[in-house]
Amino acid sequence: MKLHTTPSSPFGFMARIRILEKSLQDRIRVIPAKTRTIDSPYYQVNPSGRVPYLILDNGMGLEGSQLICAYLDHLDGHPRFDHPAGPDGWESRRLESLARSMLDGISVWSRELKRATDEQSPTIIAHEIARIKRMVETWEENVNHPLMNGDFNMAQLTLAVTLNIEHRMEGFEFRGTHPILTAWANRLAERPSLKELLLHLAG
Ligand SMILES: N[C@@H](CCC(=O)N[C@@H](CS)C(=O)NCC(=O)O)C(=O)O
Repeated sequence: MKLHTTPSSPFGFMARIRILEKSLQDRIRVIPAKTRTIDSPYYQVNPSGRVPYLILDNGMGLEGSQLICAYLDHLDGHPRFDHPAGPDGWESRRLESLARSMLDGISVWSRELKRATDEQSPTIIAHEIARIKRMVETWEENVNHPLMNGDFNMAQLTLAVTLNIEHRMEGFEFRGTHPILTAWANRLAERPSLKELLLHLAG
């Protein structure tokens, strides 16, 4: 199988961490994609132009980090990351959505900053910065939830990847101001799959 992604896509990181968690490195080739470029050859591979994109052995393409992560988890017939049954399942989905909402906001902000300065919208940037500040506060209050500290799950994966963006994005800060979230992020960053991916990116 082939995973098309960019070196810095946080949505791509989720798929790549799932590959490591499920020891699928030998079965999936990670291929760099060129996104947001006029006439990129990648558009022949995935017409939406988005990453991550997983091409299965039968040629079928799967788009979207949630779908790709779920597919990879189920490949061996022993999924470990499905939402639990019952009320915890809704809690788990709620937390995942909350983390994804923060990641979606940061993505809009980051995309805006990558545009030429005279094309950037100060209104969008201010809106997203305000959103992130509120989300950091919310997570400072919610990250001690048992589901954010039990078995590794999609909510934890999504938040860990989101918080990691702080290292490369000026203006996104929680370390030094939000001790509970900082301690959580530091603990998650010690997880072997996250450590390996981040080491690989730094190298
Ligand atoms: N909901 C999608 C979001 C994917 C996404 O927005 N990827 C960005 C990179 S981080 C992308 O492909 N951007 C290229 C473009 O917008 O053309 C997912 O979960 O995978």
